[in-house]
Amino acid sequence: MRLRATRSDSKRAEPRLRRARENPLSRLDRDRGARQPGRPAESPQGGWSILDCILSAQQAYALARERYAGLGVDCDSALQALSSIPLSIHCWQGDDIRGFEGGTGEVGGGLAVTGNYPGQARSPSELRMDFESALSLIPGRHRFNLHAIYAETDGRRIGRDELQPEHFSGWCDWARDRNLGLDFNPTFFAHPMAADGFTLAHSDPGIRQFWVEHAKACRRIGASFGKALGTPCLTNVWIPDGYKDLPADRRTPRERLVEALDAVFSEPLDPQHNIDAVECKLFGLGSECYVVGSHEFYLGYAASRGTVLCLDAGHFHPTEVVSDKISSVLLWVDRLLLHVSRGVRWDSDHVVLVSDELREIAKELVRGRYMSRVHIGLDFFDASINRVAAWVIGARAMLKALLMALLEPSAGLRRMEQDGDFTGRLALLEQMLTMPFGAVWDHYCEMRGVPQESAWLDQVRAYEESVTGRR
Ligand code: RNT
Ligand code: ZN
Repeated sequence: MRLRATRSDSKRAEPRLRRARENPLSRLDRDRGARQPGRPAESPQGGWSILDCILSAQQAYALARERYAGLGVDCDSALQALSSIPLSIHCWQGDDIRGFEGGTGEVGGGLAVTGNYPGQARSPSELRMDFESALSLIPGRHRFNLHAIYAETDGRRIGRDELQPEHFSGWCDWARDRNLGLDFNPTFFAHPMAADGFTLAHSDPGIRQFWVEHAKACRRIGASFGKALGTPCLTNVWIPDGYKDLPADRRTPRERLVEALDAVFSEPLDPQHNIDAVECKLFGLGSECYVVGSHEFYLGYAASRGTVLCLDAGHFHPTEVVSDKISSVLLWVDRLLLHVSRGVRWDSDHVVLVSDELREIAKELVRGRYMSRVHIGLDFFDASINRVAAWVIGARAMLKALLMALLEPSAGLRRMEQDGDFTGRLALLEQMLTMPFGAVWDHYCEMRGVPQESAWLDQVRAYEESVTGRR
């Protein structure tokens, strides 16, 4: 049951706010003395009232706002900034990267989706419906990220090298109706031509050409999305090419890959419609010893060719972090695409949570004022839990991390750093962890008309009962 504060309760909350305006620091001390953990404040009449403990979301936000203001942080502008950041949410969480080509269902390419939770989407309309249900629980305006295997071909087998914008018109119409931008990916896996683990860097020119044609077709499809929706589509190339064991020749496949990529990007497309990105990787299942498209390969490629560089948080050594790379690579490339993922021991693509690394990534984006140069994409897939919930948990986690970063007292931290006050810097960073972030986040959810943290799962459960659980 949700209790609303009565008039007299809100009156009682008032003096606390007024005190905060007088002197935020002494107010904090007084609060600390007045309220012991687990012990509510005494009401003026004496005795404890449950309503003393329960502040409405608005009151909680007002108090939180004062606390942040005491550190020089403006919550309202943080929320304003957050609402302008779109996430590119990946379609493949909804159906375990199966797509609708009707192949064997094997993902391949070193990707592994584990789990058998019921209710995966089996058709474009189910996937759209499930995503809409997730979207209604994610605050803000976002984008949808498709792969080529999600083409709608009316049961006809269309070669991947022959895909056309018309095979995605269902997606495009839906995106237009829902006011969603679309992003896109050629699919270089789950296909007989990729069965030996090589695509664009294959030694067979015929196979290479097939994949070049596929990628070219995808760029045109991306451009058709951008044109139709009035927002450029980011088309991201990731290939699985690599060797399980020690290669005898690392050089030649990389030289072939440069040539193939140059052929892919040779057709000029309007950047208002399509933007190209390339994604690197350290290793995959079955490509443990050598990946053609490594980080150094693509950093050089993106810098010299002017494409966007994509960094996937799961694509590096477990102790190597993307957060530390952002400010380096943005010196050499214009734009970055992030694939936000959570690797556990390996590139396991676990659902994103507000982990230390996620917070560091978000802080880097905000501190560096990089938001206009960085596209935030999500890339995880978990078939062991409710898939709609997976989308919601991951997307909300990304937004929470961004909000935490936006609520950082960055000027104060920088000043301390410049003054050599590393003790103060460390103490303030730690202090931020106990600030009333939850109240600000809840307020944001309320503002954007989506359920708060404690409430969204009920809606997913209801959807499961009536829809996904019946599949
Ligand atoms: C694979 C890459 C790639 C894929 C998607 C499905 O390791 O991360 O981005 O996850 O294209
Ligand atoms: Zn990725």
